[in-house]
This record gives sequence, structure tokens and C-alpha cells, in this order.
Amino acid sequence: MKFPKVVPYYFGFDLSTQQLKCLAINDKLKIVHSETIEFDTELPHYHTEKGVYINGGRVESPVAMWLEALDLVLTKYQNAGFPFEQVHGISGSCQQHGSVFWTPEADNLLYNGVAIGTGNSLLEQVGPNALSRPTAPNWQDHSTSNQCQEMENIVGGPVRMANLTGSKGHLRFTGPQILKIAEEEPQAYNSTGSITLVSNFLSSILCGELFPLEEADACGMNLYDIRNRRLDPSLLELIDGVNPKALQTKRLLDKLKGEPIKSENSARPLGVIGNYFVEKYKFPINCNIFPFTGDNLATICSLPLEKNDILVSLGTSTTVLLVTDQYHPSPNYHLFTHPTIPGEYMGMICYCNGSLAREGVRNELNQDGSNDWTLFNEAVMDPSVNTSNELGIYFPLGEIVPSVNATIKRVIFDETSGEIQQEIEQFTDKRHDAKCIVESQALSCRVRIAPLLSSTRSSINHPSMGQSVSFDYDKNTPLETYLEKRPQRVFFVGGASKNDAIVNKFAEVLGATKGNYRLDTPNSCALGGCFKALWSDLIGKNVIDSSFDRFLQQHFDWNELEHICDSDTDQWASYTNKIVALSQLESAL
Ligand code: ADP
Ligand code: XUL
Repeated sequence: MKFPKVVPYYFGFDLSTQQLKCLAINDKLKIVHSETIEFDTELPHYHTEKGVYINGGRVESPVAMWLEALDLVLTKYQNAGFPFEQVHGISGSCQQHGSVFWTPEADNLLYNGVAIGTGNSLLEQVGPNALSRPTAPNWQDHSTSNQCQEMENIVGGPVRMANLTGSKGHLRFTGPQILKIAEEEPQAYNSTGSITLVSNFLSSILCGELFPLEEADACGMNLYDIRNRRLDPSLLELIDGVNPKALQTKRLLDKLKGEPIKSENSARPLGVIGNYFVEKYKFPINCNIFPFTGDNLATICSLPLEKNDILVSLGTSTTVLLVTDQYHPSPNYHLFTHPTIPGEYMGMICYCNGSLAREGVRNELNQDGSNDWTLFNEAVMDPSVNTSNELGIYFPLGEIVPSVNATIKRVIFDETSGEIQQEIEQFTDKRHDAKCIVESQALSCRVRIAPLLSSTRSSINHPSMGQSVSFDYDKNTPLETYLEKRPQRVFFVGGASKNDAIVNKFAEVLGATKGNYRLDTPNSCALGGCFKALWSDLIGKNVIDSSFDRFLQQHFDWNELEHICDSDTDQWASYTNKIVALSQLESAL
């Protein structure tokens, strides 16, 4: 039988920009089934393109489409003969920052339509009357520069905003989005009874009750005071003050259903699945719904990541996710509360120039228009391509970290001190660009993650010691600081992680103390949701009492990961002078 009926199953949803996925695992953490609804093709009557409507800087998604998608994805499970009655728990992840605006009637509509309701479709049950705005702003929206400015002004600028909320003001973050709607759509804002993120939208729909935010995802709003663990009163007041009429009805704190659900309560069920799903799909009445979180946050829950472990996603852009106990905020990256490990954080660094910049160098080398990486890879691995006194930065697109316009620069530096000697137009051989781009991309990651790592060890002697270096807002830091910190393990994912030359070079520069791994998974966020549902269910039934990270360490199937290599300490140390050169080069941009 395809789905043995005695086995407990767990669902992990992933509501992303272009699709809704539902993944099922068994209690041995093995994926047993997966179904997906592609919005553009399977729900064409919404006329979305890549899941969204774009109108100038405004990027939004229709909420009704998500409701339809939820019924459709479960119908696919039904058609596959999936034993819903064996689903013990559900959690999941959703695109971050999006917001759903509900009418004051939504609580009743959800309760009657989902919690006790039967029949019809979810869309008919909940209905358009539950929404005060038919669309939800999407994370690609960039129409809120005025609001980011207003919010940063209130708290005292980007550095203070990052200190307070884990990120400087960002166009896509939910606080500026809500402020914009309060300012520009007073009617919709005044008729809004509740506001959820996409994560608590989906968990609320599954239970038939509107729940507060989940703490880790709430960190993507520019509203949450991470250290004091509460929504910041001055920022809430700014939004409440826009429209005195709204103030008379309901304050933002009430619209958000009060303070977020804290990470130490993340294993507690929000409630059981609504009767609508029990009747229609035959879920058991005691199937628990656990808090959903943001997609990047769920990704770190898909791996047995410990403090100082990092995940490098080498996709179109480069994204670094890491688990840290250091609250070291910076306007250049994001910090979120960890969704399942109290007292820890997730750091997220997003670079714009990743694969596309490497492709540019590859194309220069190939010269025949081919997409083959052979010449590029040979150059990266060839010891005779000596770049020990060369550094190049390659930003064909404006870069986020450091925050600069598009630029490409090549320099020669003094190998002993790291001091830059001269800027040059071209290296003698284009093969040097291949090695230099990978080295500088990896080195940029290395210096940005360093403040977020806990000290590992430092015993290297180097002629450049005693110097200080500056990266972004971390000014004049002793070079030694960058030599005390090494990641524990590095996990590579994304398109370019297939490339051995690239990942080996990254591994050399980053210097993980416990090895480098490659993971090929298109399912990470949904899988993180499944793992969270399983862990929470076992905690609730007193089967285990271990923390989420310990549980995954014990039960994760390490065969899913490919061990690529171990990093060599001497090679890692040999990049010290390049750190000095990189600091000088970036400071001059
Ligand atoms: P996305 O971020 O859009 O999900 P992917 O993770 O699929 O993208 O990564 C796409 C990128 O991976 C492409 O831009 C391509 O340059 C890069 N890539 C794919 N295969 C290789 C390879 N063998 N070597 C280097 N880069 C590769
Ligand atoms: C993160 C972000 C995106 C979305 C994608 O800050 O905006 O990664 O979460 O779904």
C-alpha cells in the first residue's frame, strides 16, 4: 500500500509567491507525498503573472487565489488516496512580509465557515466579506520609500531601526506597507478589523480563528522590538496617528491581535483543524495546527543547524542564513528571532550579485556564447593562476552588501600588509577574474558573518595583525576579530552549489571547522514546516522533551547531505591580507 494507514503523518505547507505546496512526511522524517498548485497555470482566472499583479512599484497577490489553492491542493491529496485521518499535525511556512487585511466580520465568518462549517468551497465559506482588501502586498513591492523614511525618522535613523527591529527600514517590510495603506487607503484601513502576515493567515484559515503573529516572522515587519520582545509602541503610535478615525475604532496592536506568539511557545498548538476540513477531507478532529513561520525561517528548520552553522544559497542571488546567539544587528542584513530555539536568532544576508555576476566572467572566458563552466572552473582550481596579491569586486548590478551602485574594480595589494598598491583596468589574464570573483564573493560572506558567530579560536600570527578594518557600519574593528570566528559547518544549496570549483573555493575561504556539505532540495521550506509539526506533536504527547535542534540532530537522515570537503586552516588563514585589501577597496567605493 502506498500510504500505510497505521503511520502518523505530518503536513508542511509552503505558500510562496508562485505556488502553494503541501508536503507530507511520516514519523521517521521521510517525505511520503507532495502536491503543488501553480497559481498562474492552475488558477488562471486570477490573471496573475508569476503569482502577482504588478502596477508600478506596487506588487500584490489576490488573497482569494490562496483560498482556492488550499482546497485544490488538498483535493489533489484526496485524489491520490492520502489517508487524511492519519495526519497528526500541520505547520508550514509562507512568503515573508505579505499582509492580509480582514474585516471586523472575519472572526465570525471564519468561525462559522471553517471552525464549524461544512460543505461548499473555502472561498464561498469565508467569502470576500472577510477581507477589507482583496489583495495582499507582496515582498517584491517597492512602493513604500516615504513610509520607510517616516518610520526611520521616528526611531532615529537606519542604524537605530536595525538595532530595534533587526533590520533597517525595508520597502517590503510589513510596517511600512501597513503605514502606506493607512495613509493612502483610509477607507480600507478604517474598515480593517485585523491584519495578519501570510503565515498566520494560513494557520488561521486552517483552524477557523484569527491568531496573532508568530514571533520570528513578526521580525520581518520593522515593528517588532526584538530585544524587548514586544511591538514597538512608538512605531505603532505612528501608524495609529495617521488616521484619528481608525484610532477611535481599533488600534494597530489590536488589529494585530496583540503581541506575537513567542518562540518558546512555538510547539504549542494554536488549535485543532476546522470542521470544514474534517468533514470535507476527513482530517481527524484532533489534528493540531502549530504556528506557521516565514519561508526563510522554515528553511533553517529543515536542517539540523546549530549555532555557528551557516547555509549558503548560491541561487540567482546569494543568500546566507545562519543561526546565532549574537544579537549584532546591522542595517546591511537582517536578524530574526529563531522560530523554534528560544534565545537564538536567524541572520540573513542577501547579495544581489551572485550567479549572474559569475556568469558574466564565465562568458568573457568562453567567448563562444556557450554556458559551459569548464574554463571558468579550471581557472578557479588552477594553482598557477596566482591571485595572492590580487583582488577584484564584480557588481554588474547595484549591490546590497556593501550598499553601492554597479561597479567592477580590480586592485593589486601588498601581500605582506594587505595595503592596496594600485587599481588596474584588467588583470594580465581573464582567468584571474574567475578566481578573483569567487574569492571576493566568499570573502565578503566571511567578513559579514563574522560578527554573528561566537568565538571559536584564534592562534594565528600574521604580519597584518594590529591593523583595523571597516565593513559597512562596523568601523575600525581590529583585524583579529575576524580571525577568532569560524563557522562550524557550511551547507550549500541552490543552482551553483552543483559546481565543485565554486563550492570548494567558498569552503576554503569560509573555513568551516566541521566540514562543508551540499544539499539538493527543492522542498526546504515545506520540509521545515513538516519537521516542526512532528517535533511539536511529539512534545505535546510527552514522547520527547528535547529542543528542536537536538531532536533534528538525532533524527535527521545525514545521508540526505553530501559531504563535500573539510576546510584547511592554513588556507583559511592565507586570506587574512585579502580582508585588509577588501576593507580598503570597499571603503573607497
Ligand atoms: P533561483 O535563485 O532563481 O531559485 P537557482 O538556485 O536555480 O535559482 O540558481 C540558478 C543559477 O545557478 C543560475 O543563474 C546559474 O548561473 C547557476 N548555476 C546552475 N548550474 C551551475 C553550474 N554548474 N555552475 C555554476 N553555476 C550554476
Ligand atoms: C525575505 C524575502 C523573500 C520572501 C520570499 O526577506 O523578502 O525571501 O520571503 O518568499
